[in-house]
Amino acid sequence: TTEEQPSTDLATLTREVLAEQFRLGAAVAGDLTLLLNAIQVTSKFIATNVRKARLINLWVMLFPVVDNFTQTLLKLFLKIKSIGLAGETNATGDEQKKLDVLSNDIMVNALRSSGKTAVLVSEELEEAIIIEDRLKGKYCVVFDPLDGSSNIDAGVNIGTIFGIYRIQEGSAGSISDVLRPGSEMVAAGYTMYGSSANLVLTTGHGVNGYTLDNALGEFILTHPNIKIPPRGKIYSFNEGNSLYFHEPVKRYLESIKYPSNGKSPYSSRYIGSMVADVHRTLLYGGIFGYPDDKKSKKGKLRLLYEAFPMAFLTEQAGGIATTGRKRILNITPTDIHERTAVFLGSKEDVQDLIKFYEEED
Ligand code: AHM
Ligand code: MG
Repeated sequence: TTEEQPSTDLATLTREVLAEQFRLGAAVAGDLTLLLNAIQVTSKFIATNVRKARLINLWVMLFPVVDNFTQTLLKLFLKIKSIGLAGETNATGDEQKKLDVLSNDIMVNALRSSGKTAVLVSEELEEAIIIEDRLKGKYCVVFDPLDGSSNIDAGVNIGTIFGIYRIQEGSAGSISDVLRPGSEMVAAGYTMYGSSANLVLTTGHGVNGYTLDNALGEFILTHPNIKIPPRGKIYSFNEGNSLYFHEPVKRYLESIKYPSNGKSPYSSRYIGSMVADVHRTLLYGGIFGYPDDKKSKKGKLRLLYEAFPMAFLTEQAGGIATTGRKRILNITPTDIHERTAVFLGSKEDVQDLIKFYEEED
């Protein structure tokens, strides 16, 4: 028969990371692997709950008239009683935990108990968490547990973004271990929750993409060695902010929409979910941008757990990530929740944009 045999040689994320560490002759190959395992578990948990929340939304949309009692039964049946849709209140009138808060909690717990972390920074938490001595390890993880969460109810892709530093020599773990340039990160990645869950990771030796096999509960290598095409055909900006954009950005956008030399104009794609917009940019090429402008003086995206990880991945895939004036990974943060302008993607496209900034200066 022509029936395909199942593979007996599974390239799981854990196996690939371990293999890479051994190749590099790392003394403690297991450490980063264990840490990434905690991130994988979190991703699986969030993926499951995003799916459940969507299912419930679908039901409520199909049967908008179902009474509260039926909705409660439905949730009990789907075991998402404690998840809650965005902004929903439970029976006693308390606001239930939203999925982003829940995702944050599960991530903090998994990372803390891995015994491999010293400092955690989350978009959801005002302050950094310094891990108690008993569980202290050598890594610091900065993350946005559920980015683009305003998109959940519409079923649009959302994701978890993370970056990992090793604590500095002699440090017991403090905020200064994460207020360092992105170029000092040892690993970074994201998980995108869409029709499937995709985890894209770099440990500084290229970029690999994994897809969650739901039956196995494992992330399997499906996109080895991702490279951004040197030039793309897509631009991805929130052009609704054009009124506030600075001149270099306006001129650049004009140049790709009304090209002179007989070239075709670029296509526009903007999801409004950074993970999804960057994922497409990594695979298809082109440019993603969230500029600083007259209204958002420092831009919108966060340096530590949005811009740095995506910049690291982009460079590792052969692209460029810049603020327009400088390399993102060279910035030294002064605040854990600091914002920055972001432009990233295909080398030639981002270079074109940089030229407009150079002309301005
Ligand atoms: P969030 O952290 O509040 O979810 O905001 C971050 C998101 C990014 O995923 C996305 O790139 C950007 O905000 C979209 O912003 P806008 O709606 O202003 O275009
Ligand atoms: Mg965010």
